[in-house]
Amino acid sequence: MEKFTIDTGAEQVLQNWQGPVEHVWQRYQEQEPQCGFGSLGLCCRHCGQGPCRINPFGKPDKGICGADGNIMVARNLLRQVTAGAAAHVDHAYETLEVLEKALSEEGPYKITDAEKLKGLAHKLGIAVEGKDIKDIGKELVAKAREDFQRFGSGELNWLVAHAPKERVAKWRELGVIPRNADREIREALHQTTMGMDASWPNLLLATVKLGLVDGYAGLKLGTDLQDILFGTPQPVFSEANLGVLTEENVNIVMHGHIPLLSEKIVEWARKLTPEAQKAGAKSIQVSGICCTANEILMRHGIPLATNFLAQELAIATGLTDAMIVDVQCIMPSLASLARCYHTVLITTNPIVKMDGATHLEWSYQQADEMARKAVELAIAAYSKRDPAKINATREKTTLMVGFSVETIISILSKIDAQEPLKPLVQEISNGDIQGVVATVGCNNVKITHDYLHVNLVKELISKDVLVVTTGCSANALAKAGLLNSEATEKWAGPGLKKILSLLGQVAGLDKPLPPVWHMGSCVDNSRIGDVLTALAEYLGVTVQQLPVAASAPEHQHEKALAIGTWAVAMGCLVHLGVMPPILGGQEVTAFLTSGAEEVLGGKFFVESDPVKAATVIYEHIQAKRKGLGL
Ligand code: BF8
Ligand code: SF4
Repeated sequence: MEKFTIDTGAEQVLQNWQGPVEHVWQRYQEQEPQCGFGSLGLCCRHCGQGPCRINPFGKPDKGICGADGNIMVARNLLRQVTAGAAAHVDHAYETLEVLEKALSEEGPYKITDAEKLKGLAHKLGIAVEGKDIKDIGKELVAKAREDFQRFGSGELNWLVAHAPKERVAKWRELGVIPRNADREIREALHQTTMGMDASWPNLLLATVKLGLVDGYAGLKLGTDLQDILFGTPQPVFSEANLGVLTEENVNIVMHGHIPLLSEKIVEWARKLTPEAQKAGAKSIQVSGICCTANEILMRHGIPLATNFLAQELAIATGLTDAMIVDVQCIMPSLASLARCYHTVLITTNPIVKMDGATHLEWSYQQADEMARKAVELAIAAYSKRDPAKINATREKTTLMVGFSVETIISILSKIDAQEPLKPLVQEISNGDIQGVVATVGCNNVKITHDYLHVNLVKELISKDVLVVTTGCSANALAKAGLLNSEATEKWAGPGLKKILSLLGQVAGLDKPLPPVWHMGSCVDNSRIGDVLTALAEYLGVTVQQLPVAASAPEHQHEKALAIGTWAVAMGCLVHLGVMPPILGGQEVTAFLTSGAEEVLGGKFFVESDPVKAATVIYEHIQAKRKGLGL
């Protein structure tokens, strides 16, 4: 790799990296060359006779128990997708518990979007007319609980209510509709233990089932309940990159995923601003990393500090007074790094602790108290900053975010109030918009930080492809200046520019909408699923027939594999920029990259060159347009 990052803010901080602790790129170099068996998916530690490794070019060609490459790879993949789904489902479950409490007791959380709650209840078959909102909410919570507690047969309520009808029928035919999220996660772990499933097609079907657990009991459920509690995102403007950390403010960086905590920190940072001023600061600047950044960005305009791969660099600016983390994507390295600075690292979840960090546990009743304490710790740390260690950057960009489905519909309905999807469909039909691509997912140290996200998207928008984005992809594109009106002027193709200018006008801006629409965090990939479902149903076609695709250019997390599996099951072409550990199973690889299309409508392809990846995606879009007679 020639360069670590294309992010100019990250690069500046990295240039003045002050040891003695290593950063993620240095640790990566120490790992090289990475294990070939692991890279191919050909190692197994599922029982005490192992670890077993398979030689792709000869002997041994089986593990001690007789498992061959396809079985090993399929078992490993199912475990990865299960772990990813477990992360999202646990996230959704925590939110569900808070919603349940918020409906029945006085406490720190309240319902913000009653309309969303009613709309969802209606979709789930709950009568809403003349009922108290809290009663509707309780019935909705009961429906959500069923998706974790249903024993015996039955199907996920959230899936049946929200997935395209044609997909539900297909998944039923394949026998992959989950019964309850927890049961499927348990069963997948059982299925992959020693001496269990030795049929790779059966293991892949289970993988699809876990992808659906992720899509509906993780992503969709999580997004829906978060919107009810904290509000459905609306257009908001803000800034991105490490330049949002400035010397004059107390800087609190939120990192993680579930907005339960970050919402409270935002609230308490406002309340305690006078305390920060007494300590000599101008104000308190909350900013975010990873998906929690997306959550507070799109609901409150809180600026984005950076994304996954540059998380250490936020501390290395010497300006982060407190970094408050909850769950997922938090590098264990942060603890030793924070010790080299004045930064207080605060862990808040019982399953994410770090030696050397301050643990302030979040709980429903203590949420306010805990958030107040965390902000106070940040203010106290501010006065301990070491000027010699300040390594700041001024790099930052402007952005517009908040493209929830509701926002998109509300903008489009200014053109056609009766049929808001019609103008979008017309623009796709006449070719001003060739198609829609979602770029999602992480950074991965194997790819120059942000490089593939940014260059793939620039290619696509120049070809009149509208891009929607979530997660660390959204963060990468934000930092590269792709989420503002100027990006439309600079990089969008002529058709896309025309329609974005019109939409900008009807939205009341005197500028075009950005060419990349920020739809939220990784759980908010459900919003992209909702758009696809709505478009397919409006046109009376399948998702597979739409001129759309998805891409996780720099994925690293097991969650991304779970999301990708769901997208393939929806019928999407899914691009990955990094090869997952599957090549050791030749038949498994052939299925995932080709055969899946016949069975599921979607498939994966892997390409690490942005221009080549954009070409494959564009050709796919053209083929789908042709299929629709466009
Ligand atoms: O859930 S994109 S690196 S932060 S896993 Fe993690 Fe990947 Fe970022 Fe968000 Ni999603
Ligand atoms: Fe080896 Fe089979 Fe045990 Fe895996 S399950 S470690 S392949 S013997």
